[in-house]
Amino acid sequence: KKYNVAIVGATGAVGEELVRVLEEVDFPINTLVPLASSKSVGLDVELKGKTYKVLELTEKAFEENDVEIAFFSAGGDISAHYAPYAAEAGAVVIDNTSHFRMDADVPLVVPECNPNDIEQWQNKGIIANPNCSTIQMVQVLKPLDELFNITRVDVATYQAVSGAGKGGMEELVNQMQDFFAFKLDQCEPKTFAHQIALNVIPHIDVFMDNAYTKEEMKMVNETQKILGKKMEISATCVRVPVMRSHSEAITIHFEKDVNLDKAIEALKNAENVIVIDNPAKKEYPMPIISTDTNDTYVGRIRKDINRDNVLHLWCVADQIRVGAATNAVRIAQKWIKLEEA
Ligand code: A2P
Ligand code: 11C
Repeated sequence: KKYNVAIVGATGAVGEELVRVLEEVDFPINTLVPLASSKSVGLDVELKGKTYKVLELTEKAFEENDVEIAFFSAGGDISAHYAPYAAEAGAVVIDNTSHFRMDADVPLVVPECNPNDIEQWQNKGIIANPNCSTIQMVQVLKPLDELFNITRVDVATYQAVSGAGKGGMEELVNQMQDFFAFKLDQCEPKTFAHQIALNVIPHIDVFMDNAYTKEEMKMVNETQKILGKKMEISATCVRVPVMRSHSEAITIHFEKDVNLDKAIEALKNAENVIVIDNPAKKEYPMPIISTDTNDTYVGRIRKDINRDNVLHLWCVADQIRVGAATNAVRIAQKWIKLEEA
């Protein structure tokens, strides 16, 4: 069977990547329905040799186009308003925004970790795709949790500007150009709170009452929901002047002592995870390695100097792919298997 697939936010950073990933995996598409704001109407989207025109997102767009699978990546407010119309029209919504993620009726899915939660999609017709920094982390935590039982996670992130969409990428490029024109001191930050070129900003999304940012609390709450356990987690999320791919330094505490060889073996066997860990040859994951790929890379895997039950590692993934488009497409593929079973 082939499906009518809508992409809400088709002209955005994640939307454009969704089109590429759908093409690469030869997704069974009957027709593509690219949706965006009125300013993008009529733009062309190419998929598998066919050209589709961008349509305006309206409440009726899903019903009118017989949409069966609707990917949403146009921001939380758009999902909040339009996803129920898509679900009402009979489509399964795969939502990339944070809007529905912590809703008890909505499954929050990383197919390598909790594929069976997809079965709850019918509650609201919506499956939520987690935050990018959460996805790559849980892919690495899950196999280690199964071995040694995680009790606590501390993570510091190094997040690329494309996490903030096209506007974030433009801001870094423009500021680098300003730097070479000796005009960087005149730059006016828009997407980010401060100059991002040649800087590092320990602030992603808004600050909450508990002094953590919303991005940091997403990593805490979403990880607990996906792994189905309330282990302790603390995150510090940082924006760095990298175009694409998020990096994370993760410290993991376990109930049991860690056997390093077994930990590395489990990560090597984990689905869509690649271990690059050869310090002698200066080999470890970096954004320039992961970018444009569908895998999560892990390296610098080492036991704590003081404690046998603590492991440190470094994890990098293309957050527009693994952290958004690829994960959403993998969810859709699992959903199809379930539907057609
Ligand atoms: P448009 O390009 O027409 O504004 P990014 O995350 O890269 O910033 O992209 C955001 C995506 O969300 C774009 O495709 C954008 O479409 C879409 N979008 C933003 N606001 C709206 C809206 N009010 N209605 C429909 N699509 C929207
Ligand atoms: C960033 N992680 O890097 C954010 C982008 O909840 O889906 C994704 C926000 C989200 O800025």
